[in-house]
Amino acid sequence: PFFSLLVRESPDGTKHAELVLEKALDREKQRNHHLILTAVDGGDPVRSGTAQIKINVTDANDNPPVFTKEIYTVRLMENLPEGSLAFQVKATDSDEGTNAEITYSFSDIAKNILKLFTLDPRTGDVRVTGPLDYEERKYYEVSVESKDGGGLTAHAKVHIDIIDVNDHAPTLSLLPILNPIPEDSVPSTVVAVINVRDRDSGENGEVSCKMNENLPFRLEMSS
Ligand SMILES: [Ca+2]
Ligand SMILES: [Ca+2]
Ligand SMILES: [Ca+2]
Ligand SMILES: [Ca+2]
Repeated sequence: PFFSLLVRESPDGTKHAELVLEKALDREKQRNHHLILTAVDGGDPVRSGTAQIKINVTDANDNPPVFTKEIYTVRLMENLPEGSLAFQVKATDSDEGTNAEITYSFSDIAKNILKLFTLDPRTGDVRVTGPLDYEERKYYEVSVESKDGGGLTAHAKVHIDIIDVNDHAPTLSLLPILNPIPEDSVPSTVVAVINVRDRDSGENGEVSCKMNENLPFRLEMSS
């Protein structure tokens, strides 16, 4: 269906045939075509000659890269060591040669995020290059671009959730209200306020307090 034969006749009676392209070729569907041209005379018996025509289709860069996902969702522990592989993005390109050679880059990314992650332009590997701190930031969104050798591009997003690790111990600060304490103080008098904080979240940040037993004091929770 891709080719037709146009037979032209010269004034001197010689004929020549032209092979004409009828519709658009697509190397990604069919990279070569094999035709057999037959010439038949008008004699009796009929005699014929044949020629084989092999047509190779060269590639045009008519396909942009395609990411394996439109949105990558990634969860990273906040204590992931620097240099660790965090995740990988991948795009494919159905052309061939340089038309299918993909390079990756971050697009439209803030400088402070760029310090935390590096993207290998060849492999799409993303490594951690700075400290991730859940207490500092719980979520990042970055855009990645893939570009083929002919300049066609595609974009995808990466949603990065940072997972809390119990990397903070509770801290205590004591604010004495009465010290020394008059011996005639009535029971239930507040003698000191103790602030307890833990920068982690969830169970990692839940603290309970206890004190030596057999003392004439008790701890009371106040928010
Ligand atoms: Ca391409
Ligand atoms: Ca192509
Ligand atoms: Ca903690
Ligand atoms: Ca933490």
